[in-house]
Amino acid sequence: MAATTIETVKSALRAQQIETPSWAYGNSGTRFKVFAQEGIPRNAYEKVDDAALVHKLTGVAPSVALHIPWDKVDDYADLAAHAKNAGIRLGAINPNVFQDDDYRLGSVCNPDPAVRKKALAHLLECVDIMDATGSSILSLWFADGINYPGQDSLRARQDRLAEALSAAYDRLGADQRMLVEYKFFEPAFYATDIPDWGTSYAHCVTLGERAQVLVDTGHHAPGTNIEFIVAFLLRQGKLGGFHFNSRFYADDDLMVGAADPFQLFRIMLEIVQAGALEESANIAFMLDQCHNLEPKVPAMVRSIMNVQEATAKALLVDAGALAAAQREGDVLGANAVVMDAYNNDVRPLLAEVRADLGVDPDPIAAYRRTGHAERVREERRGGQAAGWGA
Ligand code: AOS
Ligand code: ZN
Ligand code: ZN
Ligand code: ZN
Repeated sequence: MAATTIETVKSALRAQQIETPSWAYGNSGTRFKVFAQEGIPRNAYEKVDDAALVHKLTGVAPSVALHIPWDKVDDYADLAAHAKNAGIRLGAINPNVFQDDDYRLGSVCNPDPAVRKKALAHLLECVDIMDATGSSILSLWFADGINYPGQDSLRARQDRLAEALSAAYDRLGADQRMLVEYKFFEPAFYATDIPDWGTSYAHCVTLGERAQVLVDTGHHAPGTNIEFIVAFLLRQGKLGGFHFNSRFYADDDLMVGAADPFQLFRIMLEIVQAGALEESANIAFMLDQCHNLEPKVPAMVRSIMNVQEATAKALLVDAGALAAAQREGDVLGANAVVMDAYNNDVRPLLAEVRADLGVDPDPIAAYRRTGHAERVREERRGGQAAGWGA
């Protein structure tokens, strides 16, 4: 490939930004067991510190998402200042309207108006927090749904959802937007109130241009063509961002690129081809993962490297050759262009990008050298659970 092209690829990789989630630094597990690790952050400040270390090692993770109230603090402006001092910023604010007893039958879709009011008040409180932290994204996921036919009215629940979304939307400031996540099941097993991108999209269209769809890669039925959803939403200007992670079965929240790096590449290819890697496209690339068994900071570093590798391969697709093959109806040729790019070993290229960014070409080795794991094992006793089973 021509030197100028490689320079363009490298500059795109240097500019890439990936947001890590605070909850991935806390203890997590399954409904069967949370295996506590040593050196886990005891509060939001220490989670921010771990996220800052991930940024220091990779150079491309300059923000951390918060989950409220898991990351509750007295003074959010102070937490933002702490993040700034540590070299990062606070990113998306994720309200939590699923962990209270009140939410047994749902939050904003609950049949009881008093519960709906409480849930909406929390969403609005989260916008206040955004004002204090300087965050621009309200990231919404609702556990709402029903387990049995007849349990509640599917239609009435959509009305309640629309009402709450619109009240939260109206509260957003001019530089803030709302991302609406969907998931086909869990915790509800019969019907989820936002089960798919179409439902999320329809609500976002009604709300207005500052409401967009959030695609969590773990939230689809097996076999779903996620890159198609990405392409479609991009075309409509309705793709707000991602929760990257990987899954073998359901919402596994494993490291992105671990289960299916080829799918991640196909998603990034749609992004690259739409010009949506550019900062101006305003697509939020966020991770949503839980490291139940593996140590958390290096797992996050590895995840970021996986996203970079998929992105590099997508950037290496020869767009001209691909377009020509497509024009000529050359099925095999077009597929070969894509596969050739995918089969590149992009690790040396990324090592150069890291050197340009002033970080170690091997961030995992660099992590080991920091002695961070040993230090926090001593410093932090009784780390915080990410939220579940806390
Ligand atoms: C839940 O399945 C969603 O992915 C949400 O984004 C959720 O808030 C996050 O995973 C933390 O549980
Ligand atoms: Zn998610
Ligand atoms: Zn999820
Ligand atoms: Zn997930």
